[in-house]
Formats: sequence, C-alpha cells, structure tokens
Amino acid sequence: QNGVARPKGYTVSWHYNPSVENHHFGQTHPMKPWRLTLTKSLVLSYGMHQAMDSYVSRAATKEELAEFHKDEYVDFLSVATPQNIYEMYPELATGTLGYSSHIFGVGDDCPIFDGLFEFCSTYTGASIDAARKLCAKQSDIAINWSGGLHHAKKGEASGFCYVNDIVLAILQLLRYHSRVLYIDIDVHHGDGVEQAFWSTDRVMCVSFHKYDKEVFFPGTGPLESTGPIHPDNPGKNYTINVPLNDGIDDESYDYLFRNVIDPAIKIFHPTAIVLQCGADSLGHDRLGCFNLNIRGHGACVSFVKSYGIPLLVVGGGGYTPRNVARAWAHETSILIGADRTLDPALPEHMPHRDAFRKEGFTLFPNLGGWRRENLNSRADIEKIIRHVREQLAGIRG
Ligand code: V1S
Ligand code: CA
Ligand code: ZN
Repeated sequence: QNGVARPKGYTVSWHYNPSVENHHFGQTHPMKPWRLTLTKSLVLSYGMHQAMDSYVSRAATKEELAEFHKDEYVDFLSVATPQNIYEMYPELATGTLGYSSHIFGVGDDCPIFDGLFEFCSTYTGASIDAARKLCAKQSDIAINWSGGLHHAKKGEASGFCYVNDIVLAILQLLRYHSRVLYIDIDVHHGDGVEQAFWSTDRVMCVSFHKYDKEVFFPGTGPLESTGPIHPDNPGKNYTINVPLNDGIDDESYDYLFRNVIDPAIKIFHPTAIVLQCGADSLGHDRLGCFNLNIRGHGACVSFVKSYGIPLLVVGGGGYTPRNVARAWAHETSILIGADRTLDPALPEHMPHRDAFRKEGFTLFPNLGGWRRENLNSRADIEKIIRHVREQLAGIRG
C-alpha cells in the first residue's frame, strides 16, 4: 500500500461513517451513496488516511438538528418510513407517481426510504463534529465528503437534501468564530444556506451555479440577489451570487473564482471558511452542464486553502460516481499537501477498481471541452466581477 506523509505544520481531520453507504434513494434516483464508497476506496488505497486524523463520526441528535430545523420537521423525519408514510399522510397516496403533494418537501426528489433518519443524522453528525474540531483548534482543515446538502430548509426537504448539515456546522463555527465565509461550487445554487443566513453580516454566502430561472433547479441565485435590500438590515450585500451558463471551462472558472473570492476574503476577513465541493460542476456529470476537469475543480480547493484560514470542506452533489470519487480524492490530496506526489495512475490494488475502467484508470480523465460549448463569454465573466466588486464596496462603508 502507498504511504503519504503527514502535512507539516497543520492538521487535517477526516470525518466519516461508512454507514451512509448503506442507504439508497431508489433505483432511478441520481443520488448514489456508492460515490462515497468509491471516494473512500481511493483515499484509503492511496494511503491518504495516514496523513489525516480519521474519526468515525456519530449520528447527530434530534436536539442538534433542531438548532436549525423545526421540531415538527425533525419529528417527522425521525418517524417516517416507506411503510407508514401513506398511513400518516393519506393525501400522499393519491398521486400516480409515488407522492402527489408536498408534505415537508417529500416527493420524487426527496423520497422517504428505509433508514432515512439514520442517513441524515449520520452525514450531519460528521459536519458538526468537523466544525467542533476546528473550534477546538484540534484541526486546521476538517473534511466531510458525505455532507454538503445545501438545499434543505428549516421545515422542508428539497433537492435530495433533508437536513442542512452546512447550516448546522456554520452555527457551531459561529460559537467561536466571528465571521464565516461560505463558498459553494456545486453546479446548483446553495439556496438553503443562503436563506438561513440572509439577514446576518456574520456569514457571507458565495455560490457559483448554473442559473436559468425557469429551467434549472432550484431557479434562484441571480447576480442581483445580494441580501436584504433594506439599508438597516445587517445582511445587505453579504450574499454573493455568481450565475453561469452551460459549458464553463477550467480557465474561465479559475479566473472568475479568484476574482470573486480574493476580494471577498480581503473585505470580509473571515475567521473560518466552509467550502462546499459539489462535484456536479464537473464535465460529464449526469445532472450538471459545466465542463470542469478534476484539476479545474480542485484549483478552487487549492486557492481557498492557500489563505491558511480554518477550513471545513464538505461534499455535495455529483452524479457520475466515479468522477465524484476522483474529484474528492484529488481534493483530499490537495488538502493534505500530497497532490504533487500522488500517482495519477490509480493504485493497482484497490477495491472497486473496475468502476474507473471507462476512462482508463487515471485520476485525471479529460472531462472538458468537447461535449458542450462554453456559453460564458469573457464579457459575461467581466460583468460578474465588476458587479461583485461594486457590491463589496457597499460593505466597506
Ligand atoms: N436536474 C435534475 C433533477 N433530476 C431529478 C430526479 C431524477 C430522477 C429521480 F428519480 C428523482 C429526481 N431531480 C432533479 C432536480 C433536483 C436536483 C437536486 C440537486 C441537488 C444538489 O446537487 O444540489 C445537492 C445534493 N429537481 C427538479 O428539477 C425538480 C423537478 C423539478 C423535476 C424532476 N422531478 C423528479 C421532480 C420535480
Ligand atoms: Ca453552487
Ligand atoms: Zn448540485
């Protein structure tokens, strides 16, 4: 087995409970916990766990979930099963396609499956544990690839997300940190996190996403949506939205990312950063529409890490499981400082190696370019950068 040295001068912790792999949203549902099995397989086979403190995370309690979510919603999640859901809510049974109405957001996107509550409390426990490690200064960087479920609302599931582990982790960080910067590179808008911190100046939310109001989920996050408009509301200007068109490539994304994140950090001065690394912004994703390569996606992680600010890294979307695993394994190597030394050829002996056969057992297949034209012009990108600069100037005053 390969070995990787511990990073010098800083501590990385990896928070994970393999029980999340045992849960299934349904055969046709795009969210596949299998991507977490593949990620773990790469991390372990490259020997990257030797460079991190590994913690088997515990399930979050109902009381912990209720620090953000409504009690009645937490109670609902804790008792709902595929067997009792129609008894509890007969009106759900009237539709032809599974569920017909929106009780607590359940439906085709957010089905009730066996073990749902264990799944939610486990991925959330890992994010809360990770945040606490940062607060206790026992970690400088904490990772939970099973978290990042950014659409969940106070009293409602949405877009494959039931419990908003990111909001709960940020609430933990706010106990010790005065300002938290949230950055979201999932192809979808981080609406649940944005909504939770809309009216505060202690959390700045920045989401990069495909935006097409009528067509692309969740349909929110235009450039002009920057926080409450009332001048007395402290949250004014503390939300940054970066709406994008199909096909953005590594070069444009990197340029845009740096030119948004650098001024945001210099003006906001976060004392902790949360980075949601949704891998559905990669090329060839089953639901996404961008053209990022594994290295292009990872460049965002390197850039954020370079500021040396306490960092919580979570997963998120990602619907081509083998590429999700490639991205998050590469990003683990960046976070432990081993990206230059890792062999791009996948380890000869690893569980589930065959899942990576299609692109020839490399960590860096070509995912960019050829399938989708980049519909983001240089002028579009410059317009976003100008808008963000003007918005941030409103914070300084
Ligand atoms: N895009 C997309 C998409 N695909 C599905 C889906 C497909 C098959 C199924 F069996 C079940 C669901 N749902 C959607 C989106 C939700 C995307 C959520 C992304 C989550 C994240 O990556 O950001 C974070 C984990 N839902 C919709 O587009 C809504 C519908 C409007 C269309 C699809 N049907 C199934 C529900 C209603
Ligand atoms: Ca996003
Ligand atoms: Zn997504």
